[in-house]
Amino acid sequence: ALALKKIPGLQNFYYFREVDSTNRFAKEVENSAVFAETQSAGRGRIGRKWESQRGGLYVSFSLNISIPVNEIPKLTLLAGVAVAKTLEDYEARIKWPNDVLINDKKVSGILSEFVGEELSARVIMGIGINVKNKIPGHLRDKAISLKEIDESVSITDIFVRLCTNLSELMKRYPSEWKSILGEWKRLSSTIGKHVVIEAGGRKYRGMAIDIDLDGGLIVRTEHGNEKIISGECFYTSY
Ligand code: BTX
Repeated sequence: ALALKKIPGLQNFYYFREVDSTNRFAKEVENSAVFAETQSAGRGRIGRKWESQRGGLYVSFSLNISIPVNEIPKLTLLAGVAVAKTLEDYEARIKWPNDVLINDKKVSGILSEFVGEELSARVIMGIGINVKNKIPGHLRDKAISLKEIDESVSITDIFVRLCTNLSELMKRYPSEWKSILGEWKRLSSTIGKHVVIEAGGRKYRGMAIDIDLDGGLIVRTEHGNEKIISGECFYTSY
């Protein structure tokens, strides 16, 4: 409870043994953190499913900061920094835009959504972290749970650290956005990699060289430097 109180504006805490999706619920409440032991319909991006067995951490923050919708990608990056810092002892790294990996396997996913108008949206920040949950068979080679590297890991510890990091970052947003981006770069595995990005029906191939102030990834392609705001990122070897 103490950790949650530090998050600016946060007033309510909803705790579910089971819910369909904490993001779905969070859209209906304001200034709240929504926590579930398990989700029956956990959501990823673009209609994908987030596996949410018991033992994982599933939380959504409904934050009454109203920002223009085009700033939402920045908050996804900010949430990635909060998760990567929380899991820094496990050498977690961010993969642009919204995955956190350990040993190249996904340990966490972030789903930022909004409610409201184009110019003043309320933000829903959904975070899933595989802590002690079982990874279903079909995801074994691309997903990892913290218990595989640390048998004594505790959901409560991870949750408290996540809230502390998130509150610290939210207090610095937007005034210290540049330094938050600096931390993103330090904790990211994407800059300097050869990537293929699928975005808006296009494929960009090249070297990820930087992240700009809007949170767009800059990729040096054969057409020059191109900026991509969101998409699907794959690492390639050339
Ligand atoms: P994403 O669309 O980037 O990733 C979804 C993909 O990740 C799936 O298609 C699958 O391949 C893989 N995947 C599914 N479940 C897991 C898992 N548990 N661990 C690792 N990989 C997995 C990422 O979407 C955003 C996920 C946000 C989840 C949180 S949980 C709390 C909140 N409530 C809610 O419904 N969603 C968010």
